[in-house]
Amino acid sequence: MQQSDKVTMLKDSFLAELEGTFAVSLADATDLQRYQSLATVAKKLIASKWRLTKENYRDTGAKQVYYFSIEFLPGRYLRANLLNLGLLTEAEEVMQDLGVDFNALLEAEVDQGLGNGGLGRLASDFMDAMPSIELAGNGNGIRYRYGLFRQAFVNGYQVEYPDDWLKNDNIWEVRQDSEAQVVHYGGSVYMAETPDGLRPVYQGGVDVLAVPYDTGMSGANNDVVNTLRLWSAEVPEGVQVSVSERSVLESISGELYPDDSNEEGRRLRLRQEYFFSSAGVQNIIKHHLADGYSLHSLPFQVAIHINDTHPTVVIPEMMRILLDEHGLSWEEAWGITTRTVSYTNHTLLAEALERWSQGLFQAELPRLFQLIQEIDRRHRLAVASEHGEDFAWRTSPLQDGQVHMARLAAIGSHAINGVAPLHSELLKDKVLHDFYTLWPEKFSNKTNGITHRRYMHAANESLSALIDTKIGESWRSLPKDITKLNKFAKDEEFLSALQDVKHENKVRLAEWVKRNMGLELNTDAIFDVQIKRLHAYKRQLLHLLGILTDYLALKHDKNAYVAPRVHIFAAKAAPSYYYAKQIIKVINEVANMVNNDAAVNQKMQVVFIPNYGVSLAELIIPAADVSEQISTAGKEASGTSNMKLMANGALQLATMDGANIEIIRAAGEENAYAFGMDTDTVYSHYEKHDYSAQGIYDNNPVLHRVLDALIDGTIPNIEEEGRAVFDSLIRDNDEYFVLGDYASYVATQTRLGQDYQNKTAWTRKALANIAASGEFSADYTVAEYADEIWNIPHKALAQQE
Ligand code: 26Y
Repeated sequence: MQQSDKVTMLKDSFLAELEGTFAVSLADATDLQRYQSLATVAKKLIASKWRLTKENYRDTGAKQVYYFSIEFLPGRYLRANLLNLGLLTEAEEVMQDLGVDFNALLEAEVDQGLGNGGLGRLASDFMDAMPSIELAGNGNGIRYRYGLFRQAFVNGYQVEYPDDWLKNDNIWEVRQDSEAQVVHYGGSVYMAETPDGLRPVYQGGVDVLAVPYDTGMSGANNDVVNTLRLWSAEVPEGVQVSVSERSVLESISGELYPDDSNEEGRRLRLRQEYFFSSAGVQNIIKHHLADGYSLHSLPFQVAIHINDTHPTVVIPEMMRILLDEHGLSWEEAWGITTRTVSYTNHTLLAEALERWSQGLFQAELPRLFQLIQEIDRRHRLAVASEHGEDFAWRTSPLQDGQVHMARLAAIGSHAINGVAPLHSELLKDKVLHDFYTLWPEKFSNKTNGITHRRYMHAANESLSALIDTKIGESWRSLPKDITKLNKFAKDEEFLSALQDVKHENKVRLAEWVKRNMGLELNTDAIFDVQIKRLHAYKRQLLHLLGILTDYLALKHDKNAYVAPRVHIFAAKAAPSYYYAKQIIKVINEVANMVNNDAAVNQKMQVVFIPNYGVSLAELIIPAADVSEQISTAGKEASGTSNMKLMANGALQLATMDGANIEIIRAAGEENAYAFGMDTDTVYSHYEKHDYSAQGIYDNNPVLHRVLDALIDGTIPNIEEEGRAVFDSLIRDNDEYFVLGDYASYVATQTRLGQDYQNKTAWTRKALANIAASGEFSADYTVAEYADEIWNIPHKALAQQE
């Protein structure tokens, strides 16, 4: 279709939808009605491709992957869908013609926040990448009634409000009653002789109905639309339950757990894990058989990928179905299961490794527990003779009254991967070392990736358009083609155009901050950004100590050298993570102090933007000059905001951790600011117990003064929180080596600030980052999964010369 035809088509269908659905004229329509009408037009365009894709997969018997994830974090869909349909600029034109505020229309869409952070957003980036590279891949998860809490600050403290994201219609989803599955919990189970042989007999327990809601995942500029299937818990028809029993059952999909660091081992969470795992596996096997295939061919038609250990119960659940419902032998069932399932690990933090009490597990999932006992027994038997009792014990799924999910996942899958090279090495050397000695061939690395379409093409249209003028558009579908930009590193005119785009984006963010927070930002200053969940190991605190260092320097001497900076934080803390919430309070109070002090606020400002999520990321990232990726080395599995920020021309201020290392290598060391201890040093301190925070405090007078500011009244209103932070650093010896990296961080910030003064040289570094970002496209990441783990074909992604 011609551009002009597309515009006409879009305009006509939009206006027809508005009148047909809401019986209003354009002039009288609300932003929400305008959004819903345009979204409906997009949905209909997607729907026809979706039907054809589903029929095509069924008719050709194409192998499909099902990405099981307890979190998906889609954000808003409309802009991304218009982009993928090749209609984004056309929609802008239509709205301009009609005098409609397109941004207001887009912002009327709710931001779907069914995830906590990196892991959930990665799953959604994969949902965008898979159809875009013509890969048959679907998502399987939970349709939480309430997503991640909405964050607000009251007196600088985080308060949490429920995220009632379904209060307006969700245009994108389709309820599929005919696909519902029953999921069984509790009761007891014993084995009895039946005409089919020895089979389990269930007594008592409850049934929950899992009802799927499907959303079409559109590919970029093609006809592929895959399925994201999210399950909702209901009471099965005909079952009589009291009102309170009903709410207990429905609570299984009631809300997302807002903790991504501390495994709490809560009963409801285990129910959630089983809920979408069981419903998903049952549904997959049902269709496999209905399509006329044998169970033995399952690994040839289906790959099931588990996103961290949360869906590990897929493994015993599949065994249950194959053994109990279809009478396969253990060996047959185990072969099918392990050849179907693969597993990604996302964390090195011991406290985030899932373990369940055996008592709780057995009470909730008695049959699965029996099967895990048998997996455990066979595992011990298989490894004990060669590797010894101690090894068998260390690697067993059942140990010390707990079910160890990472062990079960490692044993029951054919592939295990980490999410950045360093992380994958640490898995092999430490966290999963025993399993690596057993099965080295199972292990690999799959470095995370991001979708440039959302974070660049859609969120930073001016940058993308500018790039098009220089290297054409091939990079939009072949992201590594963006390296062609390197040719323009000396093109001053281009560099200055890049600077203009960055400035525009800073102004756009500043307008938002002014409107929503009443603060006027200096858009000529360095926008120094740290956006991610709040965690001690991510070290927002180190950034804060740097801010206090500048503040005290300026208070002491208003002419002290400090390059003007706007420090931008955005982060949610898990509601039960008390220390993280104390850090939020301290940052907010420092922000208050700094922003209201005329002696310093020409040179520094601090803004903590509340309620971080996908949509705010899309606003903040294009405006960033500096990307703070400052976790303790060896703690951040990969990171993904680091990739989004580099793609938008932010320079990394980073420790040698996770994918930071790859980003620095790709962009060139001279185009990033690396600092701090490396992983070996960190591990060595942990092993030798030779780290002394007190010693560092005593020997660095500047740092001494900064830390004292936390407890001596310099910063108003943080008596308790300042003391808590101080104590964690000094009394508790600073678990994450904030003080150990302080001097190096401050020196690097100073150098960075000096470098920023040469705008051309700085922008050349930004350009190097943008040009190196292609390899971090999720398109390549999922292609690697498809080639090396799932064994599923996809479109070639060869670079053009
Ligand atoms: C079990 C429960 C407490 C739990 C819930 C959520 C544990 C972990 C999580 C989520 C973890 C997560 O988001 N991990 C991040 O995954 C990203 C994608 O791979 C990585 O880039 C990032 O380094 C890692 O922290």
